[in-house]
Amino acid sequence: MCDTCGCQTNNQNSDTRLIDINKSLLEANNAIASKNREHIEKMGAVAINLISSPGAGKTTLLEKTADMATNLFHFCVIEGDIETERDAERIRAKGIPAIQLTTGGACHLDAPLVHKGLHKLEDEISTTPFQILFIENVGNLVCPAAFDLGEHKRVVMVSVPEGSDKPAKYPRAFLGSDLFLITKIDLLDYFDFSIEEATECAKRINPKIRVMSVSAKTGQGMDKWIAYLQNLID
Ligand SMILES: Nc1nc2c(ncn2[C@@H]2O[C@H](COP(=O)(O)OP(=O)(O)OP(=O)(O)O)[C@@H](O)[C@H]2O)c(=O)[nH]1
Ligand SMILES: [Mg+2]
Repeated sequence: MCDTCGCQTNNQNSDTRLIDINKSLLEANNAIASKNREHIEKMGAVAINLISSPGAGKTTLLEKTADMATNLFHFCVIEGDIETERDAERIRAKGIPAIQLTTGGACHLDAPLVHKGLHKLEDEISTTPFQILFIENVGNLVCPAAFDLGEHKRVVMVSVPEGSDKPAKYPRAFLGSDLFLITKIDLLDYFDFSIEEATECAKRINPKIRVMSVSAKTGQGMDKWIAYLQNLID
């Protein structure tokens, strides 16, 4: 079981108290998430929570977004990882303000930690106004789906090497997401990934979810991603 969110509570008959703790933890999280949302709106920005398995391409997508968004909009990034400053350093190398949150073992970000990140962003980092705040969650398709961080939109990503069955196997991440981004499509020739199957699966879980496919390596599909972002801030 996950120490922090207690997400594996299948054996409900044997430990109902455990479920109560889980519920109150999520309620407390959600109250702070609402405050985070207000805070971000006061900053004049919309927040996007990026959720995927480890290595699906979240940071690479943000690096490519930085290359393409120069004259279109400003953005900042809150990076979430279990350990290291590596992803924030990659984003900063692109000239984008970024702070790193490390969870010290927890497999997801939560609203209190993001609240600290917002203050750090305001106090130490961001000098120019920005329109989008990306929150790159810890690589994990399970626990992050349970935690509202105060985002306005949630984007779930699955990369081609992971397989098109992922929406069916990790439905909760798709249920609350606005956009399903299929990444690394430059690898389609080498894997048995079906965009059609993945799309059908995701839409069965969440009929309103939008679906786009991109390669941050070749740039294919990135224009639609950038248009999606611009549309959010117009
Ligand atoms: N071929 C290909 N490789 C990619 C693409 N996007 C990312 N990668 C590679 O995938 C690996 C992981 O990319 P990251 O961007 O670090 O993935 P991440 O989701 O941020 O990983 P975590 O933060 O550890 O969860 C790197 O080696 C990238 O170069 C893509 O569009 N095509
Ligand atoms: Mg990353």
